[in-house]
Amino acid sequence: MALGYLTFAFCVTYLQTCLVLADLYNVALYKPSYQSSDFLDRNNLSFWAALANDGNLDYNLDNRHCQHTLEDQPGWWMVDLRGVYTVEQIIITNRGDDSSYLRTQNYQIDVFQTDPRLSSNFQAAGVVCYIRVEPLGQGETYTRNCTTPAVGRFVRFIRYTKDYMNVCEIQVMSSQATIQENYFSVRKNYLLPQTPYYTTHAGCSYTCITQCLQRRDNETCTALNWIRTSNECQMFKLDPRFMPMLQSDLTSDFYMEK
Ligand SMILES: [Ca+2]
Repeated sequence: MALGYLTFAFCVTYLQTCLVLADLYNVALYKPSYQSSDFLDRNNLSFWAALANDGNLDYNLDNRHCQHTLEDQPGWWMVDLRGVYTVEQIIITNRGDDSSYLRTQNYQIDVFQTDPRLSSNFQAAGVVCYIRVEPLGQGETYTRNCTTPAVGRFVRFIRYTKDYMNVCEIQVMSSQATIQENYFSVRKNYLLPQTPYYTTHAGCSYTCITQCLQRRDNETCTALNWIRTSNECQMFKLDPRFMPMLQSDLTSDFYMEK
């Protein structure tokens, strides 16, 4: 049940690239996320933070698409959007397989320009998107517009009472960006002349980028060549802090994580 766009999205070939339009776009999808602690299952597997922004709304914990903390006070989950966005709406999918859904109550969603973990008072509120007191329903996917749009890079879900935290997906919706702008800088008509760690085919650059992001569940795809003439999608694992040597190539575009 992967979910990329809220209302309206399409992909068209235009000047040999791919244009993606959406009214509201989930800018949290696959971004780095963190939480107050990691709960381990009986096999010592972690219900880590990334399970709450993996694009899968499955609300059964055993299927491993929900995050789970220890019994923290406060318990929190946070995503780094890797850029400043105007956050307009939050969509939360609650756990639905047992009474644990009642844990998702008395929480607050707030937005920060800088990482609140670096603050001397982590619990201080940022720009509040909204506050919810009553519990979400069992397996409910709840959509709520921010009281006023909140501008920032870090979006935090925090609950001040002591309890475990289980949320299956948190979507952070903004209207201002395309997927390319979210994740990658592009060098048009350039090619990275290295052997990719993985190659597949994609009809447009958008599809190639999406496939790169989807591989982040278990590996780090950070750069790619998209070859327009052959539709080859070549993926690389590079340190995004260092731009590699590229060569001019009129058939290819090179994308690298920001
Ligand atoms: Ca999920």
